[in-house]
Formats: sequence, structure tokens, C-alpha cells
Amino acid sequence: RLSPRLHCLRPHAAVSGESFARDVAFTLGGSSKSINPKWFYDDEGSALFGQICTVPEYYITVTESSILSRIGGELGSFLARDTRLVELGSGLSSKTRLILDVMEGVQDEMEYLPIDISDVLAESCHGLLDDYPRLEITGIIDTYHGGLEFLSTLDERPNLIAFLGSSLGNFDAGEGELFLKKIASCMGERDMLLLGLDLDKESGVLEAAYDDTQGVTARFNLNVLTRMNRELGANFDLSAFAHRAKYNGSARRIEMYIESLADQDVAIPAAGAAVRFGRGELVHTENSHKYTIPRIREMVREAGLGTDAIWQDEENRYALVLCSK
Ligand code: AVI
Repeated sequence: RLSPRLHCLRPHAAVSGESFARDVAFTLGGSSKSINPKWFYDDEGSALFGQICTVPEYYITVTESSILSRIGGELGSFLARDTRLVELGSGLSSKTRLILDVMEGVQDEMEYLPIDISDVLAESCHGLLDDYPRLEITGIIDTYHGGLEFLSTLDERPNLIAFLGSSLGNFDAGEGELFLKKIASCMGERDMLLLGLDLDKESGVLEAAYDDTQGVTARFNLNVLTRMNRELGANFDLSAFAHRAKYNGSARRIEMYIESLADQDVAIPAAGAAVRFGRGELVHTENSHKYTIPRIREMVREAGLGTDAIWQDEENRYALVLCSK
């Protein structure tokens, strides 16, 4: 279904099958194996992530949403009549509604520019158009970097860049800080950044959030193997691999792995690779960094931004940070 209020652009071919093949050939080829978490998000992976957001142990989404609904009025006071909402990694756009509700109170015409690596972007936008009749959407299907590049081609209107769900935490150590600098370098004087970050906490709570009893996170993690089977012609036997999530206290992060349960060889024809896995060998699939308030302030400052507000939930599990130049 097409709408004159929805445009979807795919500026780069960066999300193509060929780059998936090349990337996994490289990251599974060395002695310490990994898979970049951006490959989680095919249609099935995006749907599974949506489901993770509703499991009881994964407090991140509900906590962020409850903070957002509580601070709506205050956030509105920072918005101009022509502020455009840009969202990095919009996914299913569920929390977006809470921000659009705030914009609706301040603006006659609303503009939303979601940037996501997954095709589900277009689908989730249709629901938004139905519910917000004064909304125009330009969806960008691309990596974060491609999306930010696109941002620099836009007119002078102020942007509220939302980067929610603690997605910054999925960058490798040091890379997240660099990416924050990159966002800052794309921001104009009137732009703002709304950053959602998960706070460091007890390891038991964190490990449960990344290894839920319903096994949704396990399916999400292992789905990347199914994706390789389908898209790259690989022959991973899903029953011979298992999901693992471990808290690394010194690095302040959850680390997700796929463990090989046997000595086995797997062919990945499209990547021109044959990969040998030892029993107990771990493939690192994701880091999810956790933050402290002092560390957040420091990161924001080092990126050349000022902190306008920090909001937290009552149990200090999560923080929403508003920053600008
Ligand atoms: C998208 N990202 C912020 C999630 C996280 O919490 O790191 C991805 C995720 N991985 C396992 N569960 C959720």
C-alpha cells in the first residue's frame, strides 16, 4: 500500500547480500570468531527483537517508554514548531509514538525521518500514518552512517535526533564514543539529540534480560545462522549451536555468543568459506554496553555536546539524555 505521505529511500546498497557474505567470511575466518550484530535484523530477526521488547525480563523497552511518557511535556518545551524527528534504528517504531504525541501538541505539520537497516521500516510506518494524519514520513533504509550522511543533505530545519533503546551500547568499546562524535559532527546549532542508555546494574538482572526464560533472545541470536543458511547457502545445523549471554563486569557490558556444541565444519558457499568450529567454541555476536551517569556526562562532553537534561526511572535502571551543541 502506497501513501503520498510516505517515501522510502535506499541511498546505498550497503545492506546487500554481497556485503553480508564478505563480512562473515572475514569475521568467521580468523581464530577468534564473531558476527556483526547488524546482521541480526532480517525480517525474522526484527520481528524477534520486537518480541524481546515484550518479554518480562527485558526491562529496557518498558522502562524507556515509561520515562518517555512521563517527561512528554518537558520534552515538548525543547521542541520548535518546525522540529523534524529523525530516528536512528527506528525498528518497529513503537516508542516513536510517544515522541510524536509530544510533537502533535506543539506542531501543525509533523515530519518523521526514520533510519533503519531493516525493510520492516516501511511496514511500521503505515500504522503511524493512519494514527497521525498530519505526519509526513521519509524512511531511509540504510546503515546509521549512511543515514547520517543523508541528514547532512537536508534543509535547515531543526532536528530532534532520537537514538533510543540503548542501541549505542551495541557498538564495540570505543566505537560508540566515536559514533557519538560522528552524530555531533552532523548536528547543527538548533539540533538536539535524545539518547536512551541502559544503566549498569546487578549482573543477575542483566543476564536474565539477555537470556529470557521463553527463549526469545536465544532464537534472536541463533536466527543469524538461519539467515546465513537461507541467504548464503550455508548448512548450519541449528541444534548443534546454543545461545549464551554473559555479563563482563570490568568492561561493563553484556556479551552474547553462539556456542558450538560439537566439533563441526560448516560450508558458507556464498562467502566462499568453509568454517571449522570446535566443541565449546564461542562466536561473539553482540556487546551491549551499560553506562553510569558520570560516564554518560563524560561521553557527551567528549563528543562536544552539552547535556540539557537527564531523566531516569525511579529504580535508576535506565536514562534518557537530551543533548545539544
Ligand atoms: C538493539 N539493542 C539495543 C538490543 C540490546 O539490548 O543490546 C539488542 C538485543 N540483544 C539481545 N537482546 C536485545
